[in-house]
Amino acid sequence: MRIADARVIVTCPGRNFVTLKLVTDDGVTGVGDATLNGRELAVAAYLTDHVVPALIGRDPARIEDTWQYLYRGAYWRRGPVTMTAVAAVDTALWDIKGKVAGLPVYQLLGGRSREGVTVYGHASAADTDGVLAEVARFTGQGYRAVRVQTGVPGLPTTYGVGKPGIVYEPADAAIPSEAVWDTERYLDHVPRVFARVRAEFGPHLKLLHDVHHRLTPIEAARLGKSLEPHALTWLEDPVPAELQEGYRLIRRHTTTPLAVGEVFNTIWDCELLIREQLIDYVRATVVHAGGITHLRRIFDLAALHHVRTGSHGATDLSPVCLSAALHLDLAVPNFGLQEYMPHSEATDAVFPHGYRFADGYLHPAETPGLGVDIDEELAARYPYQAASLPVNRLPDGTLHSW
Ligand code: CS2
Ligand code: MG
Repeated sequence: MRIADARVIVTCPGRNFVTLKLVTDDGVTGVGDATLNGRELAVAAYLTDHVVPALIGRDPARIEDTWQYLYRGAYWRRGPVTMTAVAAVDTALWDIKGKVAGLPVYQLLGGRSREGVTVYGHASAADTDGVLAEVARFTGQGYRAVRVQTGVPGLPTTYGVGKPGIVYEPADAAIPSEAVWDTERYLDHVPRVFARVRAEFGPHLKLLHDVHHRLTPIEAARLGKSLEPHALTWLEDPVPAELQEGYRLIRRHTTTPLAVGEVFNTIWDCELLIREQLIDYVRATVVHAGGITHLRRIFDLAALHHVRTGSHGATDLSPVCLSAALHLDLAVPNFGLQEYMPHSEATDAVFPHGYRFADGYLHPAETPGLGVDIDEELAARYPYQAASLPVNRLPDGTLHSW
């Protein structure tokens, strides 16, 4: 068997997605997500110009060798664009391998380790009454875990609070829109919101919160301590993690569990965080961390150090990535939680898939491979639309992490 064709498909059913579709000379196909929010065309070009020509004629069964070829062979290693392109190839090859074996991919990863993949929903609102109503809506749908994001009095917008009733999408303009951020107002307000949520929903509902890279370590320590009475399951991305050892300071001050890593693209981005147990959940993903092959390595390192998985799963990761994530989530021994932001109907139509939500779990398809595809004819009806993520500024205009 040989790879006979490789198509890079850019589509925009409400938001941009990039998908790699491989076709073997036997007609077996495999798909991989190559979406990098706001940088989609960079990955599409990397695949088209630098990867696809070298794939044609390769043996699709050689997943590890192809991964090493694309990683070591690139010379310029790591980085989100490179590793998203590598991820797309890797994911598509696992899809093909499952189809050739006649097995869902989780069976190739060691088989089922749990009955379902526990996911968390996203309760968000501008004010606390709205947050409580949203938490009730998700618990009413059977979610066992809920992320809570809230508006901050005095700030016009903040991360994670979308417009009611529409799928959350932060990439809202071709040229980055600009938001204002005020750490002091945020640190003052958030603990009060969680006090009300805990009082309303009791001690057992898993509650999470995403700080979205906006604090310094000592500010994160302060927030973690102030949230300890409310026993969060995780506090996410409290501090930008390029300085992994910066998390030692947070760890010294608070027992609030930490989840980091949705922007990581290799094991080297989180090796110290994991080895020193500075985090409790690693959020790396199939689409941005080199595919199933590399993400499995990250998860195995995490398992040695009491760190659980908590993969990112926002709507800018396509149903192809989510399908692949669920196979890993089902098989790895140290699964924690899977983020689940349901896609729009238009997106689900472009990416027919077999995963389903029931009783707070996602269940992957039992069909051979990943259980997802792309409807190329429908995808062609949605041309790319330039869209960038926002930027953030402090009240004095200083550029801050978004
Ligand atoms: C967020 C994401 O889901 C999350 O945890 O951090 O929504 C993130 O803002 C987007 O994926 C960025 O494209
Ligand atoms: Mg996040």
